[in-house]
Amino acid sequence: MIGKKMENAINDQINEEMYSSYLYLSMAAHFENVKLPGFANWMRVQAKEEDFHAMKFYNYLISRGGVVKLKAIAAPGSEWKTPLSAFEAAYKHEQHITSRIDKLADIADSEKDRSAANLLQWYIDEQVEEERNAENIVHKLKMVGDSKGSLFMLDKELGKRTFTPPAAGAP
Ligand code: OFO
Repeated sequence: MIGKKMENAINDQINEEMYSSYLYLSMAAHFENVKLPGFANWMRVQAKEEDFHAMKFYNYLISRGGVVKLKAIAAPGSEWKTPLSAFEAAYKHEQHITSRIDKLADIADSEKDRSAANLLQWYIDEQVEEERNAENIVHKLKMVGDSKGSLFMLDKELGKRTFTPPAAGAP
């Protein structure tokens, strides 16, 4: 049976993950509007990843006899000045999520909840990839600069991304 403190913190994190999905879906819509379908595809796939993150916490809470409490999801922005500013925002958001996961891991440690700590290790590892993916694209966009041709090529590359559920871990 999961403790109340851990249960509340995981419920908050489900909301954070759902917001992440909303944010990336909004970015996908924005990229569709500015006719960058490859960027939009990348963001759609990212939104699916976030759904997976949310559902992993959701399923975990249920498996530990916890109560899932879904909360209102805040509205994300809907426009970004440039592809670079959108990906810089995504990168910053991932850094925020990493700090949230670290706080959850601190709670698991202080509550001596080894099962939650084990689950959170999966998210800690996942965040390394999440930050790196966003940062890589920020880096590429900086190299692209004002070159429309290079932006077109990058759009093609990002259009190839497909969703594969992240490697399974506990639970
Ligand atoms: Fe992007 O890692 Fe979850 O939120």
